[in-house]
Amino acid sequence: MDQIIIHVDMDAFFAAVETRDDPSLRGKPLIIGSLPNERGVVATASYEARRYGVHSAMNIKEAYRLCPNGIYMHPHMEKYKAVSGQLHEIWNSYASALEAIAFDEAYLDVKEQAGDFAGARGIGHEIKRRTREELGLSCSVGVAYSKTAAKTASEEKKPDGYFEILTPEDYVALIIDRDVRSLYTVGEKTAEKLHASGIRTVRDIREKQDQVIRLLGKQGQWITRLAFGIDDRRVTPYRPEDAKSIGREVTFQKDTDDYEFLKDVLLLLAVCVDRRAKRVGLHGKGVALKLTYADMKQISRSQTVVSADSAADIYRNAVIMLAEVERRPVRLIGTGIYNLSGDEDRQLGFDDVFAESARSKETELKRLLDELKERYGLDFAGHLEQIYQTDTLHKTVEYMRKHRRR
Ligand code: TTP
Ligand code: MG
Repeated sequence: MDQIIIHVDMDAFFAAVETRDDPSLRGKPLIIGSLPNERGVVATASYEARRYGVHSAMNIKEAYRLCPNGIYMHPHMEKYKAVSGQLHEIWNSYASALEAIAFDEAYLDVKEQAGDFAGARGIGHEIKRRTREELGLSCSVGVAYSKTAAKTASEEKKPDGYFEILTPEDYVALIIDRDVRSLYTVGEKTAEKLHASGIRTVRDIREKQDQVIRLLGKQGQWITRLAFGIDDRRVTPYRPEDAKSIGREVTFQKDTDDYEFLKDVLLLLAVCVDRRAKRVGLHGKGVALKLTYADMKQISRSQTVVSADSAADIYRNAVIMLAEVERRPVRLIGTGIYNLSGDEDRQLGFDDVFAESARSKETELKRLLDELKERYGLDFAGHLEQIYQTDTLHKTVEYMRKHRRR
């Protein structure tokens, strides 16, 4: 076992920060998001408010109906971001690799510092103690042999929880009779497909592997492995704000839930990222995807890849990650590369091989751009020069949204 993973997730994060800073809110149903007289949704709710059935992403009017005596408040993102920085300082002191998933959530590889699971247990409790004493906040911690199991573990005893899942067998025993959704990374859409075929639980997946794979292809293989507790993904160091990355993003004038359109936007962003990387002579070893949902929840995903040396590579990997995220209206999308190294790091002596693969990636990009042309009636290949400019990129994206041929 070469990783020991901690997943840490703050409890009712935005609400907990507000309560900490204004103790008169303590013990009260607090709802952060839009105000009841506005259009919008709940970002998060204190556990007291959750008792009324209020939850993240719920329409604010619905929340108000359920909890008219709640305290409603707009989020203070700058404040949460600052707290997130302080959390990273604590987390970083125990991790040889840290992968941030959201402001309040991260995977830590603690194998080096912990040595074994007993050591990891100590670190887990230490993180909880320091978060409480230094920041006045509570979190839930999961210790496990894999990322999926660690995520499951941190959710198991929320709030202020601590839980361990040390072997694939323990993981399977815990979730075997739960819904397929409990296999983290199985999104809403995938779950619907599985349900429609009568596959409801993890046990069903294990018993109907062939069917799952026929239904979902490559993703089916991945899910089947998860159902047996197999997940050897690495904790991949990544922070969206990490300077050691090159990224581009767009904020839409209007939120969109058209994920086919989002894929097309990713292609343009990938082209921009690739050009910037080539200009500064850097190669990425990882590809990242970043989304802000309509309710301001931000997520980022990242993946170490064989090659991120072309727009086609970046695009392909970003699309794979996009397929895994929760499908809700999106206000911002971005992609980028990280783990950068310079041209000189490249293995020498394979010029022919590189030239050949570069040519095939050019062809792939041309094909992808041609498809865009068909969908939007815009000659992208002919106007790439302009798309790199932020202004034009935004205009192009808005144009695409209006002219998409469904
Ligand atoms: P979560 O960790 O999903 O939720 P939470 O920390 O509020 O509560 P829990 O104890 O269940 O972990 O998200 C972290 C923060 O991200 C949350 O405080 C507010 C924000 N957020 C949104 O803005 N919109 C959303 O839909 C979700 C789920 C979260
Ligand atoms: Mg949380």
